[in-house]
Amino acid sequence: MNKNKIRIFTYLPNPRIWKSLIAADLTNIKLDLRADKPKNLSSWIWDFDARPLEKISDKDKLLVKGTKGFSNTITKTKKFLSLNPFGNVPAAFDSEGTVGVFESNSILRLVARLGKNKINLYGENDFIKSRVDSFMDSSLIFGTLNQSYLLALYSNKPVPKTTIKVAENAYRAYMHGIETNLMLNKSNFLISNDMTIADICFFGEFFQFAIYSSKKPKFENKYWFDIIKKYKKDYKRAHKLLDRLLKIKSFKKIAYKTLVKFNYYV
Ligand SMILES: N[C@@H](CCC(=O)N[C@@H](CS)C(=O)NCC(=O)O)C(=O)O
Repeated sequence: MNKNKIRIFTYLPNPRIWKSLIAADLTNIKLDLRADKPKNLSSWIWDFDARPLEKISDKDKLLVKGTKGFSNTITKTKKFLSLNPFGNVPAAFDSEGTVGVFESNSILRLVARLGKNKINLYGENDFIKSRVDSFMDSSLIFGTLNQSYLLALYSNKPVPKTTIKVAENAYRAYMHGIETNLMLNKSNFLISNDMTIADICFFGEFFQFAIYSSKKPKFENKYWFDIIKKYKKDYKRAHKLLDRLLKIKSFKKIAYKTLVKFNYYV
């Protein structure tokens, strides 16, 4: 395997990992993708050599109770946890299995770094790169704050009012920042008129929220509403940017079918 080849283990559909898939498509980086539907992933061995569960020697395996999105017990190997100590997916590795990279934004940065000779998606100097990072950090904050809500919508328990409120506030704070930036800087993309991984990250984190929050709660819930729909008119520029991004070939190739399936674009 090519020394720079990235192996990724994830569930799909997962707009968080779309970030890396889109960047890899733009920069011609080949990925070694190991993936399955979310509900099947707990029947996989979570390892550098991730694979559907079969026999695994006792010294290698650890049974770990899933905490974020996986309610059952997951088989994670020691190697997986040594490379990826927070134990989450998506997870990426170098081709030899000696370096683990976790957090979808860091995996995206890795793709951008490896592909920079084809297209520079990270900005031309350290200040710009750090501004790109600022947008990516804000996206991670949004993702972290809305995660309990998305997981609650898929759980077998009623979604608490406070969980909806936290997600609503996180969504408004994030989209307000994106909108303000586009309004005051009048650029086509978040950083300038050139697309960067800040835009790719925004696209992934927005659609993670959009597709997983498009599901109504399982139980009648008088507090629930469609957060994106309610505020759509307040963030016209941000939505225009998403539409502009989706018209780009690599974004369309990776995301369009799933977005149609989740009724986002009909
Ligand atoms: N901020 C992380 C989120 C990763 C995450 O929370 N993954 C969850 C699934 S949504 C997970 O792997 N949970 C494993 C477990 O519950 O043990 C990212 O962007 O990659």
